[in-house]
Amino acid sequence: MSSLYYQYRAANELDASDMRFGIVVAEWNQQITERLLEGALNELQKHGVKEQSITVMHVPGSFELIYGCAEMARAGLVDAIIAIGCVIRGDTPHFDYICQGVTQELAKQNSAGRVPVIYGVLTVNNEAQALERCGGQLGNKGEEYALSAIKMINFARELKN
Ligand code: DLZ
Repeated sequence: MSSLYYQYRAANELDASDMRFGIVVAEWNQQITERLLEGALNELQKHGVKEQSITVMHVPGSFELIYGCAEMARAGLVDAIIAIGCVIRGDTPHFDYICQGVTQELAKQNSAGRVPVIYGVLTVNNEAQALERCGGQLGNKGEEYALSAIKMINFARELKN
Protein backbone atom coordinates (compact mmCIF):
# COMPACT_ATOMS: atom_id res chain seq x y z
CA MET A 1 0.00 0.00 0.00
CA SER A 2 1.31 3.46 -0.90
CA SER A 3 2.62 5.69 1.88
CA LEU A 4 0.20 8.32 0.56
CA TYR A 5 -2.77 6.15 1.42
CA TYR A 6 -5.24 8.29 3.35
CA GLN A 7 -5.87 6.60 6.65
CA TYR A 8 -9.55 6.17 7.44
CA ARG A 9 -10.31 7.02 11.05
CA ALA A 10 -13.56 6.59 12.90
CA ALA A 11 -15.07 9.81 14.22
CA ASN A 12 -14.19 8.96 17.83
CA GLU A 13 -10.50 8.63 16.91
CA LEU A 14 -10.17 12.12 15.47
CA ASP A 15 -7.99 14.42 17.58
CA ALA A 16 -8.30 18.04 16.48
CA SER A 17 -6.63 19.67 19.48
CA ASP A 18 -3.95 21.35 17.33
CA MET A 19 -6.25 22.44 14.50
CA ARG A 20 -7.61 25.92 13.71
CA PHE A 21 -11.02 26.52 12.19
CA GLY A 22 -12.78 29.43 10.57
CA ILE A 23 -16.57 29.38 10.49
CA VAL A 24 -18.44 31.86 8.30
CA VAL A 25 -22.16 32.02 9.09
CA ALA A 26 -24.95 33.66 7.07
CA GLU A 27 -27.46 35.72 9.04
CA TRP A 28 -30.34 35.00 6.68
CA ASN A 29 -32.54 32.30 8.25
CA GLN A 30 -30.68 32.84 11.49
CA GLN A 31 -33.02 30.52 13.41
CA ILE A 32 -31.48 27.71 11.33
CA THR A 33 -27.90 28.87 10.80
CA GLU A 34 -27.26 29.53 14.49
CA ARG A 35 -28.33 25.96 15.31
CA LEU A 36 -26.03 24.60 12.63
CA LEU A 37 -23.25 26.71 14.12
CA GLU A 38 -23.98 25.31 17.57
CA GLY A 39 -23.83 21.75 16.18
CA ALA A 40 -20.49 22.45 14.54
CA LEU A 41 -19.03 24.08 17.67
CA ASN A 42 -20.17 21.18 19.89
CA GLU A 43 -18.58 18.66 17.57
CA LEU A 44 -15.30 20.57 17.36
CA GLN A 45 -15.21 20.78 21.15
CA LYS A 46 -15.76 16.97 21.37
CA HIS A 47 -12.61 16.51 19.33
CA GLY A 48 -10.50 18.71 21.57
CA VAL A 49 -10.46 21.95 19.58
CA LYS A 50 -9.53 24.91 21.76
CA GLU A 51 -11.94 27.83 21.92
CA GLN A 52 -9.20 30.25 20.84
CA SER A 53 -8.59 28.11 17.74
CA ILE A 54 -12.04 28.83 16.32
CA THR A 55 -12.83 32.08 14.50
CA VAL A 56 -16.54 32.65 13.89
CA MET A 57 -17.59 35.49 11.59
CA HIS A 58 -21.02 36.43 10.29
CA VAL A 59 -22.03 37.69 6.84
CA PRO A 60 -25.48 38.98 5.79
CA GLY A 61 -26.63 36.16 3.49
CA SER A 62 -25.44 32.94 1.88
CA PHE A 63 -24.28 34.84 -1.18
CA GLU A 64 -21.75 36.69 1.00
CA LEU A 65 -20.28 33.36 2.15
CA ILE A 66 -18.24 33.50 -1.06
CA TYR A 67 -16.38 36.66 -0.09
CA GLY A 68 -16.32 35.75 3.59
CA CYS A 69 -14.65 32.39 3.01
CA ALA A 70 -12.24 33.78 0.41
CA GLU A 71 -11.07 36.48 2.82
CA MET A 72 -10.89 34.05 5.72
CA ALA A 73 -8.62 31.83 3.62
CA ARG A 74 -6.49 34.80 2.52
CA ALA A 75 -5.92 35.81 6.14
CA GLY A 76 -4.07 32.52 6.53
CA LEU A 77 -5.03 31.94 10.15
CA VAL A 78 -7.05 28.73 9.87
CA ASP A 79 -6.56 25.17 8.59
CA ALA A 80 -10.12 24.72 7.31
CA ILE A 81 -13.22 26.82 6.82
CA ILE A 82 -16.84 25.86 7.36
CA ALA A 83 -19.39 27.91 5.40
CA ILE A 84 -22.81 27.83 7.05
CA GLY A 85 -25.96 29.07 5.36
CA CYS A 86 -29.54 28.16 4.67
CA VAL A 87 -31.33 29.01 1.45
CA ILE A 88 -35.08 28.41 1.42
CA ARG A 89 -36.93 28.22 -1.89
CA GLY A 90 -39.30 31.14 -2.45
CA ASP A 91 -41.64 32.28 -5.21
CA THR A 92 -38.92 33.71 -7.45
CA PRO A 93 -35.83 32.24 -9.15
CA HIS A 94 -33.64 33.95 -6.51
CA PHE A 95 -33.13 30.59 -4.77
CA ASP A 96 -31.55 29.06 -7.87
CA TYR A 97 -29.19 31.97 -8.46
CA ILE A 98 -27.98 32.07 -4.87
CA CYS A 99 -27.54 28.29 -4.64
CA GLN A 100 -25.70 28.08 -7.95
CA GLY A 101 -23.50 31.06 -7.20
CA VAL A 102 -22.49 29.92 -3.74
CA THR A 103 -21.99 26.30 -4.72
CA GLN A 104 -19.84 27.10 -7.74
CA GLU A 105 -17.75 29.72 -6.01
CA LEU A 106 -17.09 27.63 -2.90
CA ALA A 107 -16.19 24.73 -5.20
CA LYS A 108 -13.66 27.00 -6.96
CA GLN A 109 -12.15 27.96 -3.63
CA ASN A 110 -11.68 24.27 -2.89
CA SER A 111 -9.98 23.60 -6.20
CA ALA A 112 -7.72 26.60 -5.61
CA GLY A 113 -6.46 24.48 -2.73
CA ARG A 114 -5.56 27.17 -0.18
CA VAL A 115 -7.59 25.64 2.64
CA PRO A 116 -10.49 23.20 2.47
CA VAL A 117 -13.90 24.87 2.53
CA ILE A 118 -16.74 22.75 3.87
CA TYR A 119 -20.09 23.28 2.18
CA GLY A 120 -22.49 23.77 5.04
CA VAL A 121 -25.29 25.37 3.08
CA LEU A 122 -28.75 23.85 3.45
CA THR A 123 -30.74 24.26 0.24
CA VAL A 124 -34.30 23.37 1.11
CA ASN A 125 -37.85 23.76 -0.14
CA ASN A 126 -39.27 25.02 3.15
CA GLU A 127 -38.42 25.87 6.74
CA ALA A 128 -39.64 22.48 8.04
CA GLN A 129 -36.97 20.69 5.97
CA ALA A 130 -34.35 23.02 7.37
CA LEU A 131 -35.50 22.49 10.98
CA GLU A 132 -35.27 18.70 10.52
CA ARG A 133 -31.59 19.16 9.65
CA CYS A 134 -30.43 21.49 12.39
CA GLY A 135 -31.32 19.45 15.47
CA GLY A 136 -34.59 17.81 14.38
CA GLN A 137 -35.36 14.29 13.17
CA LEU A 138 -32.40 14.22 10.79
CA GLY A 139 -29.86 15.34 13.37
CA ASN A 140 -27.72 18.44 13.23
CA LYS A 141 -25.79 18.76 10.00
CA GLY A 142 -23.45 21.19 11.73
CA GLU A 143 -21.83 18.19 13.42
CA GLU A 144 -21.17 16.60 10.03
CA TYR A 145 -19.63 19.83 8.74
CA ALA A 146 -17.24 19.90 11.69
CA LEU A 147 -16.21 16.29 11.16
CA SER A 148 -15.63 16.92 7.47
CA ALA A 149 -13.41 19.88 8.31
CA ILE A 150 -11.31 17.80 10.72
CA LYS A 151 -10.99 15.01 8.17
CA MET A 152 -9.89 17.40 5.43
CA ILE A 153 -7.19 18.91 7.63
CA ASN A 154 -5.92 15.38 8.32
CA PHE A 155 -6.01 14.71 4.60
CA ALA A 156 -3.87 17.77 3.85
CA ARG A 157 -1.44 16.94 6.66
CA GLU A 158 -0.97 13.37 5.51
CA LEU A 159 -0.10 14.56 2.01
CA LYS A 160 2.53 16.93 3.40
CA ASN A 161 4.14 14.36 5.71
C1 DLZ B 1 -32.16 37.82 -0.83
C2 DLZ B 1 -32.10 36.48 -0.19
C3 DLZ B 1 -33.21 35.61 -0.28
C4 DLZ B 1 -34.46 35.95 -1.03
N1 DLZ B 1 -33.21 34.42 0.33
C5 DLZ B 1 -32.11 34.05 1.03
C6 DLZ B 1 -32.08 32.79 1.69
O1 DLZ B 1 -33.04 32.00 1.70
N2 DLZ B 1 -30.95 32.47 2.37
C7 DLZ B 1 -29.86 33.28 2.41
O2 DLZ B 1 -28.85 32.92 3.03
N3 DLZ B 1 -29.87 34.50 1.81
C8 DLZ B 1 -30.96 34.89 1.14
N4 DLZ B 1 -30.99 36.11 0.53
C9 DLZ B 1 -29.85 37.04 0.72
C10 DLZ B 1 -28.67 36.80 -0.23
O3 DLZ B 1 -27.90 35.68 0.15
C11 DLZ B 1 -27.73 38.03 -0.20
O4 DLZ B 1 -27.43 38.35 1.14
C12 DLZ B 1 -28.35 39.24 -0.86
O5 DLZ B 1 -28.77 38.94 -2.16
C13 DLZ B 1 -27.35 40.43 -0.90
O6 DLZ B 1 -26.20 40.07 -1.67
